[in-house]
Amino acid sequence: MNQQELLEKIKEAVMDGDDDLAVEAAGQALQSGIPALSILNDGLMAGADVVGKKFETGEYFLPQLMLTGRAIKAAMAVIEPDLKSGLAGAQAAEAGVVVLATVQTDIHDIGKNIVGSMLTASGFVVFDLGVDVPIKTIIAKAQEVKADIIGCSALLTTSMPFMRDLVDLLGAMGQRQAFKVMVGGASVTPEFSERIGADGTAPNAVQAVQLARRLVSQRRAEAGGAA
Ligand code: B12
Repeated sequence: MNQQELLEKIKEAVMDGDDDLAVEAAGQALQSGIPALSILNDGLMAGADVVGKKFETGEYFLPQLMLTGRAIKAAMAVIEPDLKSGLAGAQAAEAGVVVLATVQTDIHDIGKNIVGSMLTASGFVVFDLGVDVPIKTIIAKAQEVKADIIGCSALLTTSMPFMRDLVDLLGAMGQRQAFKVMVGGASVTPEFSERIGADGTAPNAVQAVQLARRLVSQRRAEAGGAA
């Protein structure tokens, strides 16, 4: 099987919600030399997109979404060590402190968990508050641990407005400059991030780490300038 066919096999395993096949195919793909990031983007997330679209059109139902989620999680366990080792070269101690959460009303956590684990592997201290987290709780934790970055995940268009509310609430509290805010999730675009006044977004976990590094440097430069 060539690399394209292996990626297709992963995508189909995700679409069928077949966790055994997803694990097997992810292992074969790694062995054949496909980078873990490509397995994530072109295999797992590509399959999730198809399932999402079929769910939208009424062809698939909730059980299929659940099985798809399970298959992605299972395959992630296979590729995660490689994803992390890809980042390890640039690892720095105390890269920064991140408070991470899926915002209120939303329970999707697979992508957030991957982002959290990649940040940890890159030297960030991550406080993962879980799913369905009220924005006030997120801000309170960020203040408590003196976070550099607040990272919010949301996959539902109905939960994304809470990210805007978080940025607005920080502003109303006079705390907007205290934290960098990064937002993400399948439907979050750079335009959305800019419109709500966040500091950036990233389409996948590896770019989320790059963004986090950039935001921490900016923050440290700003703090230096103000001193
Ligand atoms: C699996 C899944 C579920 C699982 C979730 C399991 C879990 N533990 O997370 C279950 C079955 C629970 C579920 C439930 C529902 N779901 Co659902 N689900 C999905 C599906 C198929 C895949 C999501 C996923 O895990 N993708 C894989 C991960 C790796 O990708 P990701 O999350 O995008 O994360 C990556 C990036 O976005 C980024 N990232 C993520 N977070 C962050 C954060 C930051 C700060 C940064 C920088 C980057 C970043 O990095 C990640 C890793 O590379 C999507 C379809 C899709 N295309 O996303 C629908 C989808 C998100 N679900 C949808 C819906 C409608 C629902 C339900 C309302 C269904 C229902 N009728 O009950 C419920 C909502 C429950 C709730 N209140 O939250 C819709 C949302 C539509 C919309 N636009 O609002 C989607 C898009 C499907 C669709 N097209 O209709 N779902």
